[in-house]
Amino acid sequence: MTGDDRTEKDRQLDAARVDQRGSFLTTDQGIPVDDTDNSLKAGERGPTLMEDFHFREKITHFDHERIPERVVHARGAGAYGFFEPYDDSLASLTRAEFLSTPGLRTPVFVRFSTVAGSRGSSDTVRDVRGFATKFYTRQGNFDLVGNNMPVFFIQDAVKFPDFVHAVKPEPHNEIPQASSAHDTLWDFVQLQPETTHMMMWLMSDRALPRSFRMMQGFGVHTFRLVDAGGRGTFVKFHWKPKLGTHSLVWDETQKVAGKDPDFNRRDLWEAIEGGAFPEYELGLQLVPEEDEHAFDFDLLDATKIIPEEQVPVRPVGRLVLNRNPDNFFAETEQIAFHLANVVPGIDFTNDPLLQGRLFSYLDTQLIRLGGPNFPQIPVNRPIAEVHDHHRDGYHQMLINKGRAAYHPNSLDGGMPEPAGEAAYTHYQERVDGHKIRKRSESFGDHYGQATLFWNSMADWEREHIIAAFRFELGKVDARHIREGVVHNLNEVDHDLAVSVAEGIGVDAPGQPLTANHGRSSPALSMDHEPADTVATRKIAFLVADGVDAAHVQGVMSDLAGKGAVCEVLAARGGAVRGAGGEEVTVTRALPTTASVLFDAVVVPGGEESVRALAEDGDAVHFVTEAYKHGKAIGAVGAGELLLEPARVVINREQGVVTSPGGDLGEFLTSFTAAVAAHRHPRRPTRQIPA
Ligand code: HDE
Repeated sequence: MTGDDRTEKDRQLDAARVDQRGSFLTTDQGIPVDDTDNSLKAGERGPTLMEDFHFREKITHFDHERIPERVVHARGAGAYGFFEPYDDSLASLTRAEFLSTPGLRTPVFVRFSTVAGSRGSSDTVRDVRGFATKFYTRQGNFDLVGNNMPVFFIQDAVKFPDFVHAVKPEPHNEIPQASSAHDTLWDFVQLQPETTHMMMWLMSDRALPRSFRMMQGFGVHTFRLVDAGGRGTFVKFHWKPKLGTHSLVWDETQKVAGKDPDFNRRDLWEAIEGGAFPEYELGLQLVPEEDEHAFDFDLLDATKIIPEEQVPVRPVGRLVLNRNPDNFFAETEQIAFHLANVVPGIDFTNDPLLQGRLFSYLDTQLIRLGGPNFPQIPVNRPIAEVHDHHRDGYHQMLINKGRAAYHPNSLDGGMPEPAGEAAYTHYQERVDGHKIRKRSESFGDHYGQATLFWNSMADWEREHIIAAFRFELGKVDARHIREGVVHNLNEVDHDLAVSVAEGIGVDAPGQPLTANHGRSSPALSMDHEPADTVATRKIAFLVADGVDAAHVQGVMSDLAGKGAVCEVLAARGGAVRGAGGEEVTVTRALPTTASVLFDAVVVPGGEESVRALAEDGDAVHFVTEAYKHGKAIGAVGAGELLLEPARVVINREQGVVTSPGGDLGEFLTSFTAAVAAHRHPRRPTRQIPA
């Protein structure tokens, strides 16, 4: 990003940026240092001296380098970018300018995260993903702290510590890391049926995103837009990725966790560095206040969606991520999101999960970032001006002039005083009620939307969900917990409960508890996702000496021209010899990579090359595994000879594209479509080892 692309936030950050290249070493007091390799000692073999201020400063700072990781969402990756509304059509519904000023580019920072694992855990675990956006608007910071699933595990924030304690590693041995497949989580789940809907999402492939760039985001709660006259409209926030919503498959994720634990983080970083800027569309579901009770669920219940077929998602703007942070700790780690950061025109509702979050985020930042001045950390500073009566505290960075840190005052001319028209005004909701600890009956149906989700899945999505339940519950030792979960699933769908029970050694329920209502919502399935681009898809070319260099060159240049990322893999790094004696550069040696790190594989022709690959277990396994994971496989000319030992069945409809005569034109059209389809999950691969 250069010149005019720089946002106001970017320019503000310049004041905090330090570039030490070309500089000599100093202490923190600016004293030049003569030696940082030997401490000051009394004699060459003598004790180190206390007066070695450089040594003490260096060690002391190091000793204090760590801050507490986030209690949830500890592992994340972030980027800067901008949000831009499409038009001014929301101006009649909200005072929020960033949503309704055409052409206004509001700077943002987005942090994606997993939830359960600690900072050093793997990216590709089965988990919810956080999708938190800080909009640095001219009216102040607005934080949309969402997830990649539209519902949540619990209805009331008071249950959050219970839920998180259950899902985190068990307290006696801190096992397992970043995994929900253990007794305590499922114990909580079976006893707390409100988790059922979210567990369906968590067991689906939504929990295994291929990329942060290919995942949806949701504000989850119902919020409120408020217009200039104080009129409210209920709103649900949706992010839709331009590249479509796509997932990995379970076996793949487990292998990626070892081969490249930074898979999603690296993907985000590399896409931005390569100029393929991730883009998402913001959509809103809007419900007039008078329709609050028009649904068969409660809008205040965060375990429910508003089906898109009932209230369509209205596209309102786009989010583009176009700059990686300069320093992970300073920016991605120190960014502090808070649900209560709202701007005029956006307000809360009485969702009891939302209300509890309003307390939690500020509270947690105080311990995590060490005091009340964390909003002054560069990444957290608004671009709007800040004037307040807050003073002092740890790490105060500002030098506030003047005498009157109070209101009202006469000494500083009464300033800063409350603003007039520009000020945030809370939505004037009339509230009338008794103080009671009670859940509304309108929150009572815990299964109906879990069934809706199940009914909406394609055949292969259902298979993956059943396999996920079997895997997770297969890791649960206590039989009564497994039985409890199956009992709850029988409320969702009888066939589902029976299939899960059969895989985990508990008795299948004899009868349905409740008849399946038969309703579905096509928008919930990933089977209908757009599959029209190969942009940023990673494609492996398997080669050995004797490869047909024209195949490599021809296919690669075509795919690269469409935005794909191509890599040439061979048994060893360096280069291989092409059939015509030319040199073909190798990007990576096979032993340093794996098929799970690619979206598709091409075997170019050249009989000598293909025969050598057929004798190389790494190469054969590469193709077999890619096939098993539903990836596009292309074989040009003699490349086809590798498919048999790899147990690949040639079938264009299932994404296995060959060109026996070596004709590239027609091959490229079919293969491009096969890659764009993301995965081919309907292949008969059960018997295939990988
Ligand atoms: Fe969070 N959540 N949460 N959460 N949450 C945190 O704040 C909390 C919930 C979400 O990248 C914490 O700074 C409570 C729903 C994201 O920095 C903490 C409840 C949704 C992130 C916290 C919820 C989220 C957090 C931990 C139940 C989706 C990462 C560190 C009432 C709509 C933000 C921190 C980042 C982080 C509390 C439920 C999303 C402890 C009490 C629902 C994306 O404050």
